[in-house]
Amino acid sequence: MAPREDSLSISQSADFVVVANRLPVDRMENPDGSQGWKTSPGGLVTALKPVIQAQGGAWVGWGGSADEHIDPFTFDGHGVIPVDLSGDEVRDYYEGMSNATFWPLYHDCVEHPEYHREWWDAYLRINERFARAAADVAALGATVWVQDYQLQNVPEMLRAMRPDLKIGFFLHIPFPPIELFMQLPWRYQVIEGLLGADIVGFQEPGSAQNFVRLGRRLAGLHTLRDKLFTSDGRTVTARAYPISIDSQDMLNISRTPQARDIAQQLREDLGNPDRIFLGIDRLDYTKGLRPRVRSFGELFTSGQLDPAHNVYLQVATPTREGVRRYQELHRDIDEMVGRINSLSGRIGRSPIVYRYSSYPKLELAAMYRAADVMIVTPLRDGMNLVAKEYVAAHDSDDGALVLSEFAGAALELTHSYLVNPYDLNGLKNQILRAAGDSHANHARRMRSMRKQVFRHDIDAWANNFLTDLGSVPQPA
Ligand code: GDG
Repeated sequence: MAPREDSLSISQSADFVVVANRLPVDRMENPDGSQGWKTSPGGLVTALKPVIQAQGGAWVGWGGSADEHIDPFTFDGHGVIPVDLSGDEVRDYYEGMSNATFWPLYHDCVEHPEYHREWWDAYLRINERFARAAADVAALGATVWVQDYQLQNVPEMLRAMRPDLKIGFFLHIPFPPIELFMQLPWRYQVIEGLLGADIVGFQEPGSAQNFVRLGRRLAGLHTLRDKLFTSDGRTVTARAYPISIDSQDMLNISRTPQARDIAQQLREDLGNPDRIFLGIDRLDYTKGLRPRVRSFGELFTSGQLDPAHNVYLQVATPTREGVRRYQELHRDIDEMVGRINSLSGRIGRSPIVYRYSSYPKLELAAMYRAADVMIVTPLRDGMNLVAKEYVAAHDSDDGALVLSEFAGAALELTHSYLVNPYDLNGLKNQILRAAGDSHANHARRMRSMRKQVFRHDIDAWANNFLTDLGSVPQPA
């Protein structure tokens, strides 16, 4: 039965509020042709939904299309509070300030961040709109959890509007070293924005330390280990909470007969090669696709990997297609793959199979099952869930994971084949090593990583953060 949707009056009623750029629901068409909503796929929604349902909570976010007004409603036992954005606001706040300034700046400047004052003005205006929506729906003394780089100024704004709330913030991407962060023309305001939270959570301890250092250097705060003491007498904690996946769900899906059939069919479609190498990424310049494709190109054209027996399958999911750098990357990868395949392919068979498309979760799980070697080589990544999904889904002991040292996941998946993606020879060697290692080594490494991913799943992540936030003293 479809979840009930009812209209909702927003009257400071929710004891737990999530604030994220996107709502946890997507539009869908009902069987009678009318428009409805369905729960969005994704770990964050899966993990937080039970918590908001149990506490009669609400989720504040953008519905995903510009220039559309949506009234608040209840869905599946929780409130949905849409924040409207105009086309210009999407361009300046979302594509601009969020994805062409913060995104590259926080990923070690692997592309140049652009700084535009009108983007920043829009960012602040929209952050204020999200903060206002949260302030309107949160009950007295409620807990509010703000998510990610699009909303870094919400904690400060929300605290000014509602000093009674407990506020948490979690950054899904890396927080940069002080030398890079100092480029930002609005650096002081961003730090002040985040300091509005009681707990600022990061993927890695290194990011938390960068933040504490900035609090000291830029805001002149007194700090002690993971604590920052603000001028208005509050204590802010900056700590790592490495995010994870719904590991059991991924395993269950990958074990279904449908997933097995799709995996089998995929192998046949790829020509029953001895070995399948797999990459699954949003087509993003942080994911290291250029050096990865180049490495495979050299391995295939040199004959170190025989195209008769090896296939590299790369799924690139379309993303942020309105941003120039993403359009350039799309063109580059298309050209590189075409060139390599024309140099080293045989009639009717290409060594690189490249799919610019998104797939249902079942098919992703089947691909993870089918892949002998998973290649995850971002130049920088907060965590990287694909690496964890492969470990959870590939439940036979013959798999291998090649993983970038610069993904947050590398701190946990220490039994992967770790690489520096900037070192092309090192990358090629590690791909060959992972492919050629003994079954005993593969088994040992996979077992240890599986243990990690099942012990530390998405529920553990949410519980850890919310338990810490729960033990923050209630504001006076
Ligand atoms: C940010 C941070 C951090 C991909 N293609 C399809 C599809 N996906 C799913 C994957 C995975 C997710 O998208 C991608 O997660 P990642 O962690 O790899 O990367 P980002 O999108 O950059 O996420 C990252 C994450 O936030 C969480 O904090 O780990 O570091 O950058 O779950 O499976 N899903 C479906 N079809 C696809 O074609 N259904």
